[in-house]
Amino acid sequence: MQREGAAVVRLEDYRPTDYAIDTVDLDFRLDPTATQVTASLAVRRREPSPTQAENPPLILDGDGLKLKQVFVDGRTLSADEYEATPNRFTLHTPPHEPFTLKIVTEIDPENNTALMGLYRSSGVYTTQCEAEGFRRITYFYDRPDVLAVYTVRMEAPRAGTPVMLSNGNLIQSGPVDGSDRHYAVWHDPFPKPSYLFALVAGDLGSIHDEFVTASGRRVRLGIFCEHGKEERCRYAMDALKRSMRWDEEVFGREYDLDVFNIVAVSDFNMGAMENKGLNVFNDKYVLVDAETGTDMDYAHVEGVIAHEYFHNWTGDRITCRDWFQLCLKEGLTVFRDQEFSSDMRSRPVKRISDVIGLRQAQFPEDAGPLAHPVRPTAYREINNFYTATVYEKGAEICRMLKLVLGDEGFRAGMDLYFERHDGGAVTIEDFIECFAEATGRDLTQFSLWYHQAGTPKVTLSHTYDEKAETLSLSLAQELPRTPDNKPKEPQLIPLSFGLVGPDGQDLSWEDVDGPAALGEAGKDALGRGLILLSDKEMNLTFRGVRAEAVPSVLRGFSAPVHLEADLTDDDLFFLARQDTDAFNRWEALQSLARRAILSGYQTLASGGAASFDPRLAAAFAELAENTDFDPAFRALALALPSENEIAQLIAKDVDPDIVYETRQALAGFIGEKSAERIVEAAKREPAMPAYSPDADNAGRRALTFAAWRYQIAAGKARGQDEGTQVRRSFETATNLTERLAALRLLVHENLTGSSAALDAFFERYSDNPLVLDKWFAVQAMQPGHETLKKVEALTQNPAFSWKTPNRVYSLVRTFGAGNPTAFNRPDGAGYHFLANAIADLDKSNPSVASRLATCFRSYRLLEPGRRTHAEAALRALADRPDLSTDVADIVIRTLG
Ligand code: 0A1
Ligand code: ZN
Repeated sequence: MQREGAAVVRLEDYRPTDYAIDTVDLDFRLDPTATQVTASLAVRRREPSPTQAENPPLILDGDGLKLKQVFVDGRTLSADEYEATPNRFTLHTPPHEPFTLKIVTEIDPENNTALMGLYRSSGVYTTQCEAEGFRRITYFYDRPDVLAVYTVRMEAPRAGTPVMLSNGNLIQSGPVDGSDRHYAVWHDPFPKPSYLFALVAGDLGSIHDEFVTASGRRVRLGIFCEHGKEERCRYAMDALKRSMRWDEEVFGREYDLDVFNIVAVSDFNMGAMENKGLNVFNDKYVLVDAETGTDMDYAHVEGVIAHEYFHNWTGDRITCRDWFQLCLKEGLTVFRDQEFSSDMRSRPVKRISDVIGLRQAQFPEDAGPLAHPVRPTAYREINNFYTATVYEKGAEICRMLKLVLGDEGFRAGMDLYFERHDGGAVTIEDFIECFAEATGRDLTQFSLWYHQAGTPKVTLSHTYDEKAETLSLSLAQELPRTPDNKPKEPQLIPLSFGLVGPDGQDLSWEDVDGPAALGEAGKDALGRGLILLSDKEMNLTFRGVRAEAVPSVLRGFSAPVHLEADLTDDDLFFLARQDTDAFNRWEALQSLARRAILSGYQTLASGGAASFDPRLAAAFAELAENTDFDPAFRALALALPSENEIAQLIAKDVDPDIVYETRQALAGFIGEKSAERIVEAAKREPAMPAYSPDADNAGRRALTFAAWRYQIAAGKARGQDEGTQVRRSFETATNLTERLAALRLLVHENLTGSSAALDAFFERYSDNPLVLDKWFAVQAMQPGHETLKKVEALTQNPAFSWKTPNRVYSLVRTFGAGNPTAFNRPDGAGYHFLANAIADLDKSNPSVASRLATCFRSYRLLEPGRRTHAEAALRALADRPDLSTDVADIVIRTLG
């Protein structure tokens, strides 16, 4: 079933280009369907070889291009001097001396439905060039290691296109003589790869502000959006200024241009894009206010604004040598934005949210057919590698590096990295080398995190010898088999830990017996509460431990692993009450809930009735009441592990209906025993009456919603509709967060009034597509087999469109990735619906289609009936003629 066309690209084949392109002058005559692009490239041979009589051909990338004209140093070329196909330009014998290659192409932004290259969205011209979109604009070395200084001139009618932006600084603008057109010229002094090029032109509203950098440079800030939405950009502007300050304070990084612009567009395949000095955003990550954004949206806007801004140094000033190094910029930048959000909000809450996300997205990816190393060595389609593994596991590696080296060692390594590689296009090896050099540490084994796929499993057993006052820990690591079938070597796994004594305080020890392999670094780490597990197996004996202790390991989720510890339920209840590490308090309760659901699942699956330990219900109530923790933490602690997380743990012959039932049963059980206490605890922590999106108030709201959930579950268990309060709250809510939380409960718990509420919500927001996305998503997630029909019907709703990625994601991907019972209907209809949607979408937008295709990644865990249906749907998809390489790549790898 291997397709031709999509050749595999291999890291080992990397070699630099024969030619360098030092400057790029682009001239755009903007027109909706026939934009003329003139590119003048200053080309020179990188290493002229005196013995070689003839220069090698210059071969540039293209993608669907129409060549109009081509010149070398002003001379029109004859037909035998070059060859141009839509996908490639070859200049057979380039001159020996540096020369200017001028290429004129014509492109059609209006009909660019793939949203890669130059496209028009709601009348606004915009670009997306990462990873390989620039070649849809002009012929070029479209790869990250060719860095050039860009000057961009654009011209268009003033009427429809008053705003014209590109990277860098505006150096010239004005009317085009004798016409109704005008032009603008932008110059970016920093050499950059083509994927960071951007152009935006259209009739846009904007807000402006100023930032003064630490060294006194005044930077003019702008955020552009559709007219009428300017006020909804205020929070993003605030987040931008905070990001700029934070990067100065924490990483010593200052902004480097006179202008920084952000543009919000409504048709965008991904979240946002870090083009130098001109970030382009999916508008859902810019526009928020109380009426149209939730608390979660505020947090996301803050995080994504920061992420793109931080790329200015980690991505733009220092970029990737090739796309295999994607995690160099993405893992590091995610780590930076996570740290920023932790500083802006609550660190434990941010960490728990990120770990929930990791378990929801990255662990399943790493456990399935699409698993790949954080730094892959081969790909068929680079678009398919913007994954949770590259981003989130990549960030985990940076977090571990900081833990292993200590704060100072990490900062020294980062400083060296910025100093040494500024202006370069580098590799993961270059990055790691900076830390090794700055700290004198050997990071060879640590680097395996980049190269070995799969989530390590760590097992821990412990014994306490009262007489000898010793606590012994036996640790082992196991690396799972992954699709590459590569043999695996033990990784360096940093495990933060403490020995929790009877009163909840960490006990000290006098001495540790450990293997020689621990070395100086390992001993030193122990003193900092960190075990460096480097061997397959390791035994540690702590001497002078005065009382029996419960080991609390993997504090703060110090490594992205599965931990299996020999802790009893009693131990876990103890840690849930006593651990000094907030993360492990949360985790202990989660472990208990996981155990309860897993054993309940087995009972239900074999026809029995699930029963649960009342202590669990009490522990939930206790945490809800514990005012040592802020409300946001308590809200998280009240949430049960997701159905997807449970399915991953069951791992074989999963029946998603039974997973759902068991989880509901546990919620009902906790509700019956503890809802009153939980509701009372939440009432004692009300949010301020006037809406404010800050973390504290958001946490208070979250606690209230978590409490409602148990109240309703309790009602259900007793056969009552406990929805009165939720219905009232839906009607009286003063902000979207509350209104949506109420709507979600009404719909997902199938309470009286849910369809009236859906209608009212639609009515209220009928002119706001971003809020309607939430309306689609709520319905797409309603549990139960019948949801498929509703989703099919919703695709016919006039507010839905297959052309806008946000609509497709909110309805179709939410259904495939966020609704286990409906997507996995036993008759397979959910799979066929999704497969057909993918095939149709593939014709217009392959990136979005291939992202939908990843919804199948865990199909092999399912019980045989569903598994067979899913596989049939995938095979039918694979057999379609003319699949894009994007979709074909995912489908082929998923089928294995
Ligand atoms: N570099 C961006 C992610 C991104 C990747 C590809 C895109 O187009 C298909 C767009 C954005 C980031 O990390 O934010
Ligand atoms: Zn990024």
